[in-house]
Amino acid sequence: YLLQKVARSILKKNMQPGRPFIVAVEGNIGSGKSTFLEYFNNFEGVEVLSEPVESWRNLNGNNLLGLMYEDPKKWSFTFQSYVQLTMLQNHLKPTKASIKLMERSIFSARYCFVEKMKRDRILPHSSAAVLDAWFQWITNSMNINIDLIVYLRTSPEIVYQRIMERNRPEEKLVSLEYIQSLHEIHEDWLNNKCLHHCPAPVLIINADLDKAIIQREYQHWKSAILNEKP
Ligand code: TTP
Repeated sequence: YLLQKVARSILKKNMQPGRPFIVAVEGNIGSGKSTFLEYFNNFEGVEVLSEPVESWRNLNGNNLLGLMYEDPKKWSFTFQSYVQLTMLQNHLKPTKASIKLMERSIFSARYCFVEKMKRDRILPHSSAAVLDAWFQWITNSMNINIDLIVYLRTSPEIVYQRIMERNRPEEKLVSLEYIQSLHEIHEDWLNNKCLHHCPAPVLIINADLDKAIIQREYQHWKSAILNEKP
């Protein structure tokens, strides 16, 4: 079923000559999205668009990511507005490459993070409604197609351990409960119930595997990810 969907999406792509094959890599915080992108960055014809975390940490001297973790009720709206803008910029960035590999997408920002903040009432209805109005307008009127989602599926305990080890100062306040709940939200979106709209077929990779051996998994799925002809 997945292969059929991928084939259909390839077919669609082939009907629009010149358009790159667009892949978004998704997964919980610490699931290894950057490592995945580093690996595929080495192949010809691939352009990698990493997540603009650095600009979230320094927008004209303001660390929006840090502010959001320190005082979520006060800063989540500001932070998610900026995340949405930077995601849109990545979606719209033109490329000459035949494969565009994106770290996350405007969809996970909305369906995972904004969703979580809404559920926890960190974002009041009024603020969530404004983010949603932008999101609806963007997704309905702009060309932000994705051909494939790679879901790096992990266990919450494993990513929590990785987050603690990488020790990003802003993420000191992240709890295991938060990671567990983000995991369930990713699962609901990409694995189980398709709770939200899925913008592309989903390829699931076991990303609990250690860095040293996960390359074998990447290698295994390389032709699907890079849209190689059999
Ligand atoms: P991730 O987008 O999950 O990136 P990462 O650096 O953890 O990826 P990986 O380890 O898999 O390479 O999260 C970056 C930080 O931004 C994290 O603290 C969660 C936060 N974040 C939000 O709060 N809201 C959002 O909409 C997004 C996309 C991230």
